[in-house]
Amino acid sequence: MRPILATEAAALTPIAPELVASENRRLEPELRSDFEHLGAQLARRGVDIEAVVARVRRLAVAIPSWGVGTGGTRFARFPIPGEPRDVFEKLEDCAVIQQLGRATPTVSPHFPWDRVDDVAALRERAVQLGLGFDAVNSNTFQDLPGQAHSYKFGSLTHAQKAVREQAIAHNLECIELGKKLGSKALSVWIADGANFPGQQDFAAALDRYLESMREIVAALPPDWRVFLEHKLYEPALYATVISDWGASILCAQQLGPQAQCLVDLGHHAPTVNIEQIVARLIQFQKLGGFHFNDSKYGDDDLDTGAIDPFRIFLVWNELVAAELRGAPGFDPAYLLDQSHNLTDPIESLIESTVAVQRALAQALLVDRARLREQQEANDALAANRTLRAAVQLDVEPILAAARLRSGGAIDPIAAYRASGYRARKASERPQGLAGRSGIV
Ligand code: RM4
Ligand code: MN
Ligand code: MN
Repeated sequence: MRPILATEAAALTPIAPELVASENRRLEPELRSDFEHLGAQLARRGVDIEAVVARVRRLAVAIPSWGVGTGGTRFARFPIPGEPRDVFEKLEDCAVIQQLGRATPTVSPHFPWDRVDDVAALRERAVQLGLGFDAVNSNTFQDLPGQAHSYKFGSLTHAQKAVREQAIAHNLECIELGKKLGSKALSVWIADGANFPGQQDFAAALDRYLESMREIVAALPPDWRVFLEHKLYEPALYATVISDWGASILCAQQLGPQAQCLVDLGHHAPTVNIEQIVARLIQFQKLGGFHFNDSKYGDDDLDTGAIDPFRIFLVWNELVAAELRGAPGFDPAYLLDQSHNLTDPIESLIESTVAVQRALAQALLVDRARLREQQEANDALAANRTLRAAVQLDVEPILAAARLRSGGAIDPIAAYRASGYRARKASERPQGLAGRSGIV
């Protein structure tokens, strides 16, 4: 393996670089030997391990600002000592994730949760920490104190124009904030829908959505995209206006080339074939990006890969295939969207980023020429074996080498735990002031 490359002249590092270096020195001999062994195995399959490492190093996944605070359920939230109280502290926690993992250089903000008086100072702070900003998320699913109109019965699709106008204005403000922060996309997820059959005129609600979204799209800078996020239920429990990828792609097609669909893995019924949806969206140039997470029952927002790692691999299998064939207009944005109710959010986000990288690395191992032959010969069993062969090798040495060469930690969780970061923050960020920053 090549020697450790010098870290990009970074920024403020919340964890002492010497600690990361000494942890790496301890683990590097073992990694070197595992890496060489895996490299030899892959060479026998005709795969160059260095090419896989290089591609994994190029992957960037955005951290959701709302993910670094502890989340909760409808029943309770159990805050942990030292969690961030505002967006500046959230950025610092995101910088830890980036320092150790080196795959998460951007943060996706959520407004008004991340509202600040001085947006330039926020951007400056991010630069100091070596971070940038990714897609801006608007929020018209809850009311703020003092807000003129309530979103109880909808926002962009509300029956009353004044409510729709307020929701549109909020999205336009998000675009303005994003411009100041260096973002290039707006994610729109609306909670609009109905709890009762008969409550809502399906066609009228969708017409109003399109009318509202047209105004938002018209305000986008030319190099921006808007991501339409669908979700089948919750908080609306009978019908949501943008319920599935069908509604999403129809709207994206109506709204023009800057509008694309966002796939949040938790926003589908449990048995839905998400990888096929991904393939369809790619084929019609409407795949905007992802909110990665995992789920067992619904929008559980569990850690990526925690429940069904094979599904994430199958999604990446489509993404890698599209990349290799140079699918036109293919440029998805990768974000995590999770709620950490039981774990230290920094640890979960580190693990989840690695889960995304792992699925990418595995997808890069698929023997696509052989798979094609087997598909064309209708050899179902062999085709499935070819696909599964890619997940039967342990790719951890590739992921660790990618991190090490990018200046991160071979074992980022061990380095984080050894750093005592959370205990330090527990004294620097006094309890009682902790804001409600996670998802409930
Ligand atoms: C929603 C959806 C959105 C996220 C909010 C917090 O279920 O996933 O992407 O912004 O939760
Ligand atoms: Mn989401
Ligand atoms: Mn969600």
